[in-house]
Amino acid sequence: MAHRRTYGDRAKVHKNPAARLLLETIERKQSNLAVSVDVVSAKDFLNIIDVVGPFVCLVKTHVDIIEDFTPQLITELQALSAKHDFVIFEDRKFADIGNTVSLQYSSGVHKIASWSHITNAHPVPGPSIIAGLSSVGLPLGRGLLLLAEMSTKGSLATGLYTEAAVEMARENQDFVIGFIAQRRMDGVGKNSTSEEDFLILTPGVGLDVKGDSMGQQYRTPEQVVLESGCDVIIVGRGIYGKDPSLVDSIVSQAKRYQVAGWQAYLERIKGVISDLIL
Ligand code: S5P
Repeated sequence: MAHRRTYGDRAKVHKNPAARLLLETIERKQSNLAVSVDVVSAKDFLNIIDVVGPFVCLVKTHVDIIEDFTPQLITELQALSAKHDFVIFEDRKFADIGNTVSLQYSSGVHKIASWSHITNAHPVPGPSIIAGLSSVGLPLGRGLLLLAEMSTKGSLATGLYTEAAVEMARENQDFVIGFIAQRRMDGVGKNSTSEEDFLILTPGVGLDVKGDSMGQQYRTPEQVVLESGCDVIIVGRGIYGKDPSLVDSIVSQAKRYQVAGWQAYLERIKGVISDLIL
């Protein structure tokens, strides 16, 4: 069971370079916190990333919401990734036929595959979506997450759909490195093995509120990492709130979530160590 091992141990044996990079970064920075930077101005986007950079293992982007997007923004994002040592995850949620997603991933204004270490896709089209995305991403050493579950109220990604997503991932472990999900997927579906190591990145994390007015649902880092065995907490508005210029508040929230996520992980590992001793 992967979540019973340390991030560093998992990094040593993972076959996908993007997964290895993420696991090594988590271990090096002692942070399983990802910040989701959902703002519409390039200036706010870069400011927030520069402020939270020291505290995160990963920055999650939605570059299609940025109103003044230019290719220069990507150069600056990459410079911040090098400066602060974080992985980049464009949350593109691909959902089309293989041929179309391969073009959306490689081309257009955003050229996501050229700069984003990790991206994600809805499993709804079936395995062909993985074939399309891996034809572009695998040669570049990228990794893909499948959305096996969602954080929103009334999500349809449950039960047999989730199981089918996990089985699709098992067939493509060179490129599919894990899931966006609310819990570990070990044991889900018929072909589960003890060797598989899927990373679980989990959005819908908040310490102060239980949700928003549009169906988002939040759980705490402890519930997500300790109780549900997830690997990375993804926090958006809980960190930068409504005002991206409040640097002190962003720093203190980022530290707070980093500590909460890491404590929950240490508790998880401690449980394993005491199991071993008993
Ligand atoms: O199930 C999901 C999957 C994702 S990727 N629920 C989510 O909320 N997300 C994303 O995580 C969502 O698109 C947003 O960028 C982020 C959550 O932001 P927050 O402000 O609610 O923390």
